[in-house]
Amino acid sequence: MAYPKLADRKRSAFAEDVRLGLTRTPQKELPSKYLYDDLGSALFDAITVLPEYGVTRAEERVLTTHANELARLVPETTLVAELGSGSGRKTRRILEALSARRRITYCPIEISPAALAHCEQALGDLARVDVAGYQYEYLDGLKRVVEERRRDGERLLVMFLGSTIGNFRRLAAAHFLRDIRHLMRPGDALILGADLLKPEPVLVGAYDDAAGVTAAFNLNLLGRLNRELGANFDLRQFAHEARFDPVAGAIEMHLRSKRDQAVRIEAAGCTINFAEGETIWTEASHKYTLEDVAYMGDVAGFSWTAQWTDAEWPFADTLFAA
Ligand code: AVJ
Repeated sequence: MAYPKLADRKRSAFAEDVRLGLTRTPQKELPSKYLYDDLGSALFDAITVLPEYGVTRAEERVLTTHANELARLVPETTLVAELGSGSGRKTRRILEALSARRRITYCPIEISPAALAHCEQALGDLARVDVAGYQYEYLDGLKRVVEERRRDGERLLVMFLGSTIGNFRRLAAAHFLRDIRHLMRPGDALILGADLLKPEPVLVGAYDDAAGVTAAFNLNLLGRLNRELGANFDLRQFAHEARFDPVAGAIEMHLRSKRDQAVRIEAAGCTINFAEGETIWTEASHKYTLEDVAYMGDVAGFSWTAQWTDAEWPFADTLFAA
C-alpha cells in the first residue's frame, strides 16, 4: 500500500485525537489546538478586540511601552522565532526596535495557513526584517528554524506571547518550556507572555462575552469536525460554557449537550453518545502569579532577566535567558 499523503496523515492524526478525546470517561475532551482552523483563527482575532477580553490589549501596551528596553537587553540578536504568531500585531513594535540598527530574520511559526499568510503580509513591509513563515506545530517549527536558519554564533530570540502557555497544564507547561530551552543555546532569549490571576467574574466574562464571539469560537470546533471529519454535530444542540477552576487556577471552556443525542464522526469511525448536560472540555487557560511565571521558567532551565506588567489588566511579559 502506498504511504498516505501528508494531508491524509494529518487528517488521520486529527481523527485519532478526536476519537480518543470523545471516548474518554468521565470527561470527554478535545485538544484545544484544533480550535484554530482558518475560521477559528479569524474568530480568535475578533475575541482580541472584545471589551471583556483584555489579554491582547494588555500585552500590546506592555510590548509597546518596553520594546526599546527589551531590544537593549537582547543585543546582537538577529534571528527571531515566534510560536503561534496569530496576526502579528503585537510583534511589530518588537521587530522595529530589534531591527533599528541591523537586519534581522523573523520566523513566525503557525499552524493556521491563513493566519500565517496574514502575519507574513502584515509584517512584510518592515525595512530591515526578512520574514520567513513556518507552517508547523511549535516544536517542529522551532527545530526547523534553528536547523535551516541559524548561522554560526547567531543569537536567537524566541517569542511565546499572548498567554498561549496557559493552554498547557502546569506541569506540561514547564516541560514544554524545557523542550524549547533544549533547542536554544546560551546567549539566546525567550520572551513569555502570561495572563495573571484576577477576580473570577472578570475572568469568566473574558471567556463568555455578551456578544457570543467566544461561544462561536468554541462551537466552531464542532463545525470543524463536521467539515473535516464528516461528523454530524448539530451546533445548536450544544451550549458554550466558561468556568473557573480555582484549584487549577484556570478558566475552562466546555461545550454542553442540550439533550441526549448521538453523533456520528465518520472519519474517526465512531458514534458518540451524549447525555443531556454532559460536556466536552475544549480548552484550559491557566492564570498565573508573577512567582508562578518565574518558577516555571526556572524549572525549565531559563534565567529570569526582566519582567514587565500592565496596570490596567494584570498581564506579564517576562524575558528569560537560555
Ligand atoms: C490564544 C490561548 C491565549 O486562552 O486566552 C480566548 C484563547 N480562548 N478566548 C486564551 C482563547 C477563549 C486564548 N489563547
